[in-house]
Amino acid sequence: MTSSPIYIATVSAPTNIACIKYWGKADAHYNTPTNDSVSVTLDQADLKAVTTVAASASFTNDRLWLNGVEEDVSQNKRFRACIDGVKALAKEPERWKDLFVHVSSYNTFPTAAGLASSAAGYAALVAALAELMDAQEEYVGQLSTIARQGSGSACRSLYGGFVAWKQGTAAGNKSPWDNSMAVQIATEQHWPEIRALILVVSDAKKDTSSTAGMSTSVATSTLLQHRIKSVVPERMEAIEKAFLAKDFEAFGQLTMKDSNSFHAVCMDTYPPIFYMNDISRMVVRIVHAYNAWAGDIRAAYTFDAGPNAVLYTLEQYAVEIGALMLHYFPADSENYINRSDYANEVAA
Ligand code: 2P0
Repeated sequence: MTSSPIYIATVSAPTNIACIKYWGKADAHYNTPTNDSVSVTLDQADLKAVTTVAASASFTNDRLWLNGVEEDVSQNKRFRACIDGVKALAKEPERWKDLFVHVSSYNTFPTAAGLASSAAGYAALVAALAELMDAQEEYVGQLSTIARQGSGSACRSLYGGFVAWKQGTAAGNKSPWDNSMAVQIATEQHWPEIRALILVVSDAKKDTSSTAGMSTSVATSTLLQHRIKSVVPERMEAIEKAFLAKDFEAFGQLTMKDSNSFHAVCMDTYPPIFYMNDISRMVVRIVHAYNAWAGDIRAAYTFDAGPNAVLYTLEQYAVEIGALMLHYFPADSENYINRSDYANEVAA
């Protein structure tokens, strides 16, 4: 008896943390956004997804294991879109088209706690399939349009540095939304001094998924419409300029304002969505107090769809800010919720 060969590729992809946030879908079927967004891709040291894909004629269906536990993907359209999308770009499509794939992926950080685990996960899935099947892009950014169908923010994790996700257009260039893709604004070498400090406030799974939250926001929030039309376009332009000029003050201010704008939209959603908690708000107050003390913007917070904080800063302040956070949130303390006096103290 001859056994079928198993073809394997392993790729890791980092997470990204948005400075100007994606919140709202223009077209749920194509998974396209109501506005442009832009993020910093973290380096691969800590927060990443590591994904192995295997394909073989001996497999009888597509399967996925996440952190060692098998997920039922038989009805998962996002997973399907990524596999079919990459297969269509394979250098030798005939070789892969009838093979099933087995995917094993693990995250080095809390899953679904607002640390963009789906971004790293779907970026790694698409990159691993592309590696396995030697996918050939017909235009630069095409693979990111496939990752986008897995999870919107995943498209930005296919590039390092500072990466925008351009909304694109319903008509697209050749097919609907084929221009809703990631564009690298600056490489990871451009601003090597920039640092991201991750404050894990909670590693619990969030109770409102991004997809569900966005859908309710689009349906109910008038503030979201204002944000899309009048806030984001100017901010995108300004933050790209700030990043390219390595102007941390402007970059930091825009990042904090946009995080606040996104969470204001969550509050304006009906019923409201609360991703930040009391600890998150203490972090906001501490950062503002610290910047006021420094007379400069040295740290900028941003919060995604969860309570965890990401603080952007520069290398020269990273240790100081880490120490400041450990002072207010010592590692052995159990209940910070009762310690809001700390934030009052620092703000005084
Ligand atoms: C972002 N977030 O730009 C924003 C900021 C959360 C807040 O992208 O439905 O997991 O899979 O396209 O990409 C989270 O949304 O949503 C997200 P789907 P995704 O990073």
